[in-house]
Amino acid sequence: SLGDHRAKAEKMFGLMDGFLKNDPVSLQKDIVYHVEYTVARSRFSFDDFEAYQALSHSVRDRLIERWHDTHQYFKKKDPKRLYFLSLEFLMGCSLSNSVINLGIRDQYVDALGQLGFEFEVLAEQEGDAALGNGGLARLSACQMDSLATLDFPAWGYGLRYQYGLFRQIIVDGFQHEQPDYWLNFGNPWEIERVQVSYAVKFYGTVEEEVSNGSNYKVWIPGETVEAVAYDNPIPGYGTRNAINLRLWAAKPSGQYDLESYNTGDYINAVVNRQKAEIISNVLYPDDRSYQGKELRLKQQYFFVSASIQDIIRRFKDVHDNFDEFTEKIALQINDTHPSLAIIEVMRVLFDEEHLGWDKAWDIVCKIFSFTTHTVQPEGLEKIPVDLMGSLLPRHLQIIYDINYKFMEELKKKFGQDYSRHARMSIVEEGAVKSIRMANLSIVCCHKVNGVSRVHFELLKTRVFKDFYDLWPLKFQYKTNGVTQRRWIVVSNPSLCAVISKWLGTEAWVRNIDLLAGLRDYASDADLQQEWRMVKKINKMRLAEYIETLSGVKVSLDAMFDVQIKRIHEYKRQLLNVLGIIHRYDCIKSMNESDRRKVVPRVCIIGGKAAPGYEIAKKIIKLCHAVAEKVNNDPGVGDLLKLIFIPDYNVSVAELVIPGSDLSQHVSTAGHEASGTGSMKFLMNGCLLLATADGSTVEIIEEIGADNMFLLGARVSEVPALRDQGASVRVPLQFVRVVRMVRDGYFGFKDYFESLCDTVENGKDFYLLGADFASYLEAQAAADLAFVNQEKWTRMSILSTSGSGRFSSDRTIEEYAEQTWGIEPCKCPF
Ligand code: GL2
Repeated sequence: SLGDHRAKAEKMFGLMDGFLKNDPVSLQKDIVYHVEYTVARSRFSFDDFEAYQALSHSVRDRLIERWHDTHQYFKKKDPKRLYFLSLEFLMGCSLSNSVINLGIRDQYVDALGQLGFEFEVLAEQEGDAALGNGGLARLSACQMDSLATLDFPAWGYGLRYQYGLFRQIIVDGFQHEQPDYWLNFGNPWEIERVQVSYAVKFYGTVEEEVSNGSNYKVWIPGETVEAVAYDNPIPGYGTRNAINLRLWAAKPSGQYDLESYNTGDYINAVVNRQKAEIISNVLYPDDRSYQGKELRLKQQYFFVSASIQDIIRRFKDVHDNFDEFTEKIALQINDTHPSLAIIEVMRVLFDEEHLGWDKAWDIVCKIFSFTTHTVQPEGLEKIPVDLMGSLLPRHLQIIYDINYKFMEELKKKFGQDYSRHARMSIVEEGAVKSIRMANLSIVCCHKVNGVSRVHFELLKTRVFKDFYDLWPLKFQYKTNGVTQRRWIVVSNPSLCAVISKWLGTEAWVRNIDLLAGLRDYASDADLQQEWRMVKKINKMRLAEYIETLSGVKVSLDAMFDVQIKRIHEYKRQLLNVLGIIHRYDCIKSMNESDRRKVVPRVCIIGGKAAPGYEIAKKIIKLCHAVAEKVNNDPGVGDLLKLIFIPDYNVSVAELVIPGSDLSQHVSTAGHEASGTGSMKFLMNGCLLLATADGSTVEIIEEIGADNMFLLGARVSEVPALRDQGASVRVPLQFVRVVRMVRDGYFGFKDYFESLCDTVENGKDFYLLGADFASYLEAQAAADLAFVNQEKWTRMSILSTSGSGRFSSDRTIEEYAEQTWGIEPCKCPF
């Protein structure tokens, strides 16, 4: 009985001697305990990695306490919960972030110090959890941190890939991909929940069944796979709340398939069942483009089906009908990747719970919201009908039914406007008949959000114009943000200390608006001096890293000019490299007195190219070819260095961003939905050299165009420039630098030919030539500003103090109020 259960719980808690304690001796005891019993190394002999493992387990214990209490509290209060579904989460490392959010970093530093260990050294043993590609995935991670910190009753759901994003290895300047088997040495941050598992079905047929005089469809699956939960506690900062990120792993189903065992081929039967695990094996490394692949669709449905079963099971634990479903549940679809969740809920409510179509549809339309992260119509997901029909036969029928009703609605509204019907239909006719996942999501969700104001305008006027005309109120935007906990407090402790000192409080870590208070001191000589000192410390760390990586010694007096992000033609790393070639060319032709005026630069580029993206890979090779020449030219010396940082990931970003002076965000206007890297640089006092694209337009409003270096065509000017084709005006310097590459000045003449072709002869789709003059002017303005260190430091302080709007806390507050309708539920301490 419940009473017995409570008495048992109280007795057990009494034996636990209360919650874990955080004084140095208790922490030390715990660490030693985990060395001995969890890691099972003897206390006489263990290395730094094992010490890291033991340390992590002791932190995990503290996470678990809060996480249990939070869920107990959520259960008691039964508030409306948000379920955040995303196929990608880029969590990076957890140790430092956890102890900071738990508020016990200093205690651990002391405790370890007394044992003869350095916290930082052990923290470096951790590897990144890279279960995502780029901005979209890191955004999910930042948003989880904000959801926890702001006490929202939220859950994240995703896939536990065995192989995260590939490791990038550079051999002779070429990118090679290696698998990231990140679980090889265990993962102390997850809790395996073997008892939380669901059967996920695939393939098979649909049959009719009569029940209570009504006809129902029943899906008879052809294959069943088990989804097992792995829970990852996400601690909030300055609160007891710790929420859950539940990731699913595929395991062979426990149900026996007697027939295959009876054939006598026992070994093959076992091996075949083991193949189930393939589903959660590997993350697709293509960023922003999706081919309708069976395994990818399987992954999507696998994680969606398990999550929906879990959500409905939790709801049914306390409710015996679906009347309150829409008041208790909000489901957020992160891009279209999890959009099958919509159909899955429809199927469960209609086919299994027998609610009737109208009631089921009403519920679906009230609980789902969708955020799109895409600008280009070509980037929208499409699933071939044949594939959908074979893998998920019942889902395809439901999609057709929804589409039929939607088309009827369109006919009523717009009459026989067939081309409009064709554009808006969920089903695309054509050579390969496909399901348009974005159309499906828009039709079924109550809100469609963009990720910046510019993105919202593009959605309304181009990408989803027809839908906007039909349902203007459905469309909104929430400008992206990043968490200051990770991007200042964890990654830049020195800056964090200076900010807190000058603001006289640490409250900005939860209330970012307070950062604006730094504005008053932007010209203060003392703050400026401390600010520059912080930058210098971070540049030293970065310089050491560069030297270890590449053997190149860089000067700390140089401007560290950084572009780190996925390699894409639209992000225009090539514009940057061509600019570097121009700078090199100028330095070579200068006399001694002109050289003395040159502002020395360390140009840093990092990023991965999708394995099949040839042009992006050529850009990486070009970086290396130019670096080889420039870095070894004794006539250039410290005036110019080019460094390619391999294997860019969250941890590398945490090191590089604080040490940067200038950062580049130079996408062709109208191509970056938002961009979030710029926000991290801004928080760290780096000046931006940027085009007026994505969220940069809003950054300009916050910190002022005078405090950054803007360049290039605007969103509205791009179409006209494209129309000009080969007649667009391109400066001579551009022609010259491309020619240098073409002529083999940096070697690999034939290899670079196709790369040069992408920017010449009227084929310059991303307008590198058209923007080149403006790019060089912006770079010259940056040089000029850098010479005046007082001015530069002021701009830098103003960048940090104006970054408040770009905290994910603000984004999440907006979603909570305008989209999800959820309220904080704060677990008492
Ligand atoms: C992206 C957008 O390209 C990027 O501009 C945006 O900041 C993020 C987060 O909203 O989403 N879309 C996408 O598919 N990836 C992104 O980074 N990978």
